[in-house]
Amino acid sequence: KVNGAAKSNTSDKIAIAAHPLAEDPTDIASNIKYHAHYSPHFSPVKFEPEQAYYAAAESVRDRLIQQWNETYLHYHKVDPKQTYYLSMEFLQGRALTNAIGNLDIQAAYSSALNKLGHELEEITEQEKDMALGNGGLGRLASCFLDSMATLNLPAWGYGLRYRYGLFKQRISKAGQEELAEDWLEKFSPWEVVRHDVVFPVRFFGHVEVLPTGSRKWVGGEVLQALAYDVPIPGYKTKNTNSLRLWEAKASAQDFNLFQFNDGQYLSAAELHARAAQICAVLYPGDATEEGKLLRLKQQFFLCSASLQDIISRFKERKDGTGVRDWSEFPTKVAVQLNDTHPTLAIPELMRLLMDEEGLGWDEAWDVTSKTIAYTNHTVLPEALEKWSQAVMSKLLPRHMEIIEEIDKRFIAMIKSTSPDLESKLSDIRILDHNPNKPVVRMANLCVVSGHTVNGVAQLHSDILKAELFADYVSIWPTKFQNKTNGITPRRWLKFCSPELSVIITKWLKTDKWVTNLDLLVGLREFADNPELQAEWDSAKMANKQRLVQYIGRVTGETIDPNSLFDIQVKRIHEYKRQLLNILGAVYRYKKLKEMNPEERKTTTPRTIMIGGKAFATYTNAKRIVKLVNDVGAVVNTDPEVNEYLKVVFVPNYNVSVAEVLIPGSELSQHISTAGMEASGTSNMKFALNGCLIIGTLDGANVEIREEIGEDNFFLFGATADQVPKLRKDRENGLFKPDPRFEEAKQFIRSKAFGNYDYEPLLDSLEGNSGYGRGDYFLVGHDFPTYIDTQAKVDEAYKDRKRWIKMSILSTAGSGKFSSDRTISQYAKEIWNIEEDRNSSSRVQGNQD
Ligand code: B1N
Repeated sequence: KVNGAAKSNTSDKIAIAAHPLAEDPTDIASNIKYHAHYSPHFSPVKFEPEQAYYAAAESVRDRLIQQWNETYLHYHKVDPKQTYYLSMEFLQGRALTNAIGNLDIQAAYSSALNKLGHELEEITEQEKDMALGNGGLGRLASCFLDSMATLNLPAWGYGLRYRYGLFKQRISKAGQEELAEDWLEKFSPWEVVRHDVVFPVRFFGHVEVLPTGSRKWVGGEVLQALAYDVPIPGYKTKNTNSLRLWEAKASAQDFNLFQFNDGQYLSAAELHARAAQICAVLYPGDATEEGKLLRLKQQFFLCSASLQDIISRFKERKDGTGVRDWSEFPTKVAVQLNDTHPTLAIPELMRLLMDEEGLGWDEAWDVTSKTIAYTNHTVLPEALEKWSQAVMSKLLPRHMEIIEEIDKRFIAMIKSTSPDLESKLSDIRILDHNPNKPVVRMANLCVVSGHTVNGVAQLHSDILKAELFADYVSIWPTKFQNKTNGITPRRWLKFCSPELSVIITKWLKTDKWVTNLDLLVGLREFADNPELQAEWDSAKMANKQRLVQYIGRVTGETIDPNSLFDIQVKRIHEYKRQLLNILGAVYRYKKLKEMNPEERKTTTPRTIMIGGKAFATYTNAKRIVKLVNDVGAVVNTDPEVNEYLKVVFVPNYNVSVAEVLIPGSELSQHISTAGMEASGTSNMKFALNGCLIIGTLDGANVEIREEIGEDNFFLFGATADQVPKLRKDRENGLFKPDPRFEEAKQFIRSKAFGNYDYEPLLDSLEGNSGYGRGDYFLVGHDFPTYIDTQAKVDEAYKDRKRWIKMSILSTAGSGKFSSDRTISQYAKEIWNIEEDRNSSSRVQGNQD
């Protein structure tokens, strides 16, 4: 670090000048100073890392704006078919490193910042994560945006601009605490407000029948959706797409000046307050009816604003007359629904086409069903959205009518074309008229209305066809597809592990792997090469050291960089089985305690790191967080075992924490009950970074193991097709627990880790059945093979050469899991959109 005096000395020599597209580091430094000076968000006396961050970010953003505008105008002229990815979540993480990397201006900005007395690494750490998502589904959307831009596809994301992102997790004595994450506390340099892009969005009201017989939704309350755009740069291409985030506003007319002057301040601005609720948080607690209603409002707000925007762009493009043949719409627009959360796009598109544009039902239906496609991300019954018909009728009366009509026509279609399915109708129709709680089944609405339905890994897509959507397959055999998930190799290898990237480029003699990840197989032939192994080892060690520093900083824990770094990071959920991991750690601890010092020396030292957020109202998940922390508190302060085992809970897991953890990992755990994890995507990130996997045959693990080879994957546990019988067997009292499983649970019950009441958690693993009991997730069944497989891991780690070879082979086999591959498949097989060749010819010089 440069001290304060040196900072001002060096920085004083740099002139303040605009140079918006400077290439020379001195000119870039001038431009950064220009931003600090002329867009002053801070008082002018300081130029600390925080100020430097904002100024550097604005400087990078200006370059993006240039190519962003060009991209927009280009597509406006060419009028290609464009994809719109509708998602309630985008987990973008930080933008600065990514933008600098994609623009390929890292060296110049690093040197410019040096001239100003700063280090790029330190500056990038100032940025708050844009955490508008909660886990894999949101991060997938963000990886997709990166690939769509990189592949020169005309494709935008649409989402909501939540005021607070996903909560910040703090660990206290009581366990997890949630705090509001204020990513907009100061401001975000990465968003541009579009004051000219505003659409009205109505709630409540009623349906009027006009003299013409057509129907119109009127009354209720009307909010305004205001667009905020985030630029999405592609890697080494000028193509720059948009993530458009909607903010809810009320207009000036809605401010009751009379009431305000009368001292009724709250009621004077009532609609403004209600507008602020819409985009306040990502997950309004939905235990109450108000919470449920708010979530439904958010979903509709996203769908309505996005579709109005899409339709207005469709009309505007071509010749600008606003008159177009609606049958052209599906040839210009593809809408992808990221799970069922934006399902209301279906009735909203129908409504806009019929009630606003005057189309008849058949014509509107033809356009809608050719435009919309649906991705399913889960088979967990509790995650399949069902909205109360009563709530829906009140909030969206016209949409409820349209849904009823879709349901009616679907039933008629079945009766006339597939009479054999009539007995199944009560399951496959959209409306569930269960007298206790009549609901709309959103997944059924998506399957009936969309032209394509896809799962996110082969196993998951097979399960969808064989189980969840089996009856629909006989009606529409070609509607169902698989699109195995992927991750962007830019953020998840090149930028987060520059050390490893340099080595890969050196041995492959090309850096083309960054956009053609299949080239990584070229590493296989060198996997035994001692020179590569030595370089690989030292890059991994550098990443481990970085992780050691990080853990020290956030937890105060000292961890040994020579121990095996074993990581499980993901949302805390019983099906993901963090409980299996921690029971394994408890068992390991107990065995270490029973050993004499000589025996202990023969073991493989491990640092087990677990991180992830528990949903605020998910009690068992919070108990798991507490247990991990309690086990850590005992193990880490026990001098007998300290050298051989540490258990660390990594607080506040998010995208930027992942960027430190994953490169430093050696073993990662993807141990969900088979058949329950749709895909998983962190498994791909770990494997890409040369981390070995211990895992079940679930989700994308199956394909990862196929690609990297079964010898390089630590497999254990029941398979998906065994799970139903194993559950049955338990119910029939046929399960015989392994003594080691009993021992681990007993150790916790003995209060070895404190007095907290773990009984409800342990009880969930006991019994044959019952709500929250009966070990639904089969922790007990898989425990013995898990422990045996962990012993194999320990043995493998002792053989350094073998371990490094397996690590190299993991990276070498990860090519398939690039989101570039996934997105190319969506583009060809679902969206029917093409790379814009013109856009790629606008590429900057250095793409070879
Ligand atoms: O989507 C990821 C997959 O890799 C994961 O396996 C899967 O669990 C995840 C309700 C979800 N499925 N469902 C959700 C998110 C928010 C919500 O309110 C469900 N997330 C997934 C990407 O395909």
